[in-house]
Amino acid sequence: MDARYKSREIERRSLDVDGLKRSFLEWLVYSVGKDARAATRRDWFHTVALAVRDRVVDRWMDTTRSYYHEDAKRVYYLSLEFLIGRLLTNSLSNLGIINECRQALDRLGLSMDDVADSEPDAALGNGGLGRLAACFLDSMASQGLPGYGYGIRYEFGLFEQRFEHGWQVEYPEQWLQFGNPWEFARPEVLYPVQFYGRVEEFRDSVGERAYRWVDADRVLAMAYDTPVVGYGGDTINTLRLWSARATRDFNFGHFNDGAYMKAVEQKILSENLSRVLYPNDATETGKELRFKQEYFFTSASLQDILRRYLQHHTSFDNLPNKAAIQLNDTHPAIGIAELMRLLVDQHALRWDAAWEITRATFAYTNHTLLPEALEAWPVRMVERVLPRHMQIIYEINAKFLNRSKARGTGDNAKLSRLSLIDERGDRRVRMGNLAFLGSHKVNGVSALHTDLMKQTVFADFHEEFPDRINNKTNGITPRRWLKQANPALSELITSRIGEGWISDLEQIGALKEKADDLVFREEFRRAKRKNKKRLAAYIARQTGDEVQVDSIFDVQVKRMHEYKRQLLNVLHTVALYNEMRDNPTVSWVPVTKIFAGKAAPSYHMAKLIIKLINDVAKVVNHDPSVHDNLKVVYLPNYNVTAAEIIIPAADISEQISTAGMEASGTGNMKLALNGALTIGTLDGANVEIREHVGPDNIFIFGMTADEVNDLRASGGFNPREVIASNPSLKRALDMISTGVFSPDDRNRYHPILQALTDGGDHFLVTADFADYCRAQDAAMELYRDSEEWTRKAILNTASMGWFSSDRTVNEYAKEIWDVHPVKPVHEGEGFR
Ligand code: F55
Repeated sequence: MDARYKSREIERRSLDVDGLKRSFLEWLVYSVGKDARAATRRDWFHTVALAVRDRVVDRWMDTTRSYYHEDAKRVYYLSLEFLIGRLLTNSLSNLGIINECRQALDRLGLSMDDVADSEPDAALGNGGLGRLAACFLDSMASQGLPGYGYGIRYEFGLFEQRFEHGWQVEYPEQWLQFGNPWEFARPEVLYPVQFYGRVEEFRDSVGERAYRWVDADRVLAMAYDTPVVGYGGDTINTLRLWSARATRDFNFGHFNDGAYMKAVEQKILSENLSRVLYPNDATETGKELRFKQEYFFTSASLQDILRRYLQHHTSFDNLPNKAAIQLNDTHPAIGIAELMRLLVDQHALRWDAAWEITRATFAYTNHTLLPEALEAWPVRMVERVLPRHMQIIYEINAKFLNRSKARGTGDNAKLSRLSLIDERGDRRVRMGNLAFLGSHKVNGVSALHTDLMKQTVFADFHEEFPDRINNKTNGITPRRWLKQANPALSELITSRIGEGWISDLEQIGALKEKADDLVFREEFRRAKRKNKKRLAAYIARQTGDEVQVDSIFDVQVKRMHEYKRQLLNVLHTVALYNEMRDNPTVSWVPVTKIFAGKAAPSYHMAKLIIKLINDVAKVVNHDPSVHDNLKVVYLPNYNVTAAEIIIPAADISEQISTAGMEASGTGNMKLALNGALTIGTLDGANVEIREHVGPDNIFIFGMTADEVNDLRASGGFNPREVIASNPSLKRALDMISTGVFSPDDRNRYHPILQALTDGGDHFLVTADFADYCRAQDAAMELYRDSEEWTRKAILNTASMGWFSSDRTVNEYAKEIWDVHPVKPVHEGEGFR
């Protein structure tokens, strides 16, 4: 090879400061097309990202090649959402070259933080479900597991939230506007996906009944690959996202002008499939485009998976030994019917063989028990959009129900509950039932949630298939949520116990013995204080609010939903405000209530609660009689990037959902890991967090899931009685209903008052109020004793090792997927 090329090749891989700096200048000039004087911060971000990408590519190809050569069993994580956030610091940190990069930029007179801040936040998800998928990608790569993410490359991610007069307003989130330096377009990886049309029956070569799907519309799915850098940079996995492309076959000879333009318009419209992420985090709204998105990416992913499998195999018998497909909720569950179609119609397998292969290949994760979130598509729509799939679903259903009857499930009510079709009202396909039946394993995301699945939504299925449901308590990646987001605490931890915790979070348990060490406590407090200053500056920039670093940072950050009970928190805020005004001579512990989170654009109640928080903030923050002892802040546009600043600065973590309604929660884990004390109900993974941190180091309040269940079964309660008997609650509600916070529109909050009274208070806000205030008081009291507080905070951080998503992913790998780590062979090793 020509020596000049050779040296350039070495340069591209060089990981030292000089090499990085030379690469940056080369990329800036030759690819971004700017010189150093003209370059903007964004230019520098693109420059640095492209140079970092160079350091990834060889190892990425080595990883992919190793999987191929070993014909390793792969796991395919199918998810309509991947809430990735920014990648620059993440990639540098996992490659171990963050300091080198910082120095190289220093030498160019640039600040690494400014460059990193120019990266848009990839928000291809709504909340917990999408972020879990992103944490799993990091953990699979960090464990050396052959894992692929499959999803949609939305042109518009989750909307940008702004406040106008305190109301949420949505703006399009154009993350791709200036290009995406991390992705590789793969125009040659292109699969057809069909919609509509009809089904023809015919006789196959051996005279058996067979079906073909004809006269369908076609869209193409084009792949974009993003490398997923594992910790240490050894394994680099792939996230493959599909983008919709119109086909060019017009299929109908010649036509007049009008027909031609119409045909072209249709083609253009087909690209809307990957245009925008649906912004609902709970309700399935029944939109045809959403259903088509689900099928679009699922079909493309399955075609890709089968193509990869067929490179090594001629029969499908071994598919379950070579591919595990995990369904992230029911959103990709149509994949069960699609795999059946591909195997039976396209590859001529017998039904029973295809079904056995399908079931052995798929597994399904449930993320919610809320009835309004369980997907059920109208039969009339499914048969129009995917006629062959509707037939296949009927066939699966008929065989299943017949077998159940034959096995003695005589009870018709039970059979109709087990059916894939909900026959009540307009007939609907129950995607949860399809996912359950078509999977060999079905899991919940916390111990409590998994138990409740067995007792409620899947009780009948659990009776039929007692070994199918299992628990996989969620986790979070310590790389992003401690190492990157909280460098102050990370460096302190590493200085005492070494850096093993980064890839083996259980090692953080070694900090437990430091909880009694006064010097360590002081340093722990110093790290928290540094993070609080960083957040205070961010708050000032975002909202103009001034907050006191010495106040308790009481944080509730998550999607807005009635079941998450931000309302309970606001009511406590108003009660605390009243107490402070009533008792001005008491030396109050100053409190800053910090909220952030988006509401689904059509969720009026959630948007009204946002407005209430902003209205309360306006009154409280400008009332001199509370002497700055209480501030209320609502940070706009909560996303992964904002979370990385907010979470490390929290003293209190609010995890206050109505018991039984939050499947797991993962923000609860991030906050506790960063040394916040939880105020929470016994819901989701809070139960397991209490077991790990110990009941003395968490503030638990409120009704349990069983108590909630019993209360509902016994016909509910009378919230008016509860309100009448609690003067502080009554006063807070009266203030809201009489317009103290909305003098410009005194009736504004009537829907909220209505829901809490005549509405029966479905989420038990009033029922849990008194005990919540007790927990809040206990926390405020403890905060006065800064040594005790710090001791408990340290014990929280030190006890969260089990909640690493590395643990979660390893459990999936062993108990569901049967996949094993592969050690990549790095051919370019000599260059390191
Ligand atoms: C998105 C779209 C639809 Cl149609 C339905 C739900 C969602 C969604 O975003 N769900 C979601 O985030 N669920 C959450 O999943 C987390 C990860 O398992 C859990 O921790 C959390 O409890 C659950 O609400």
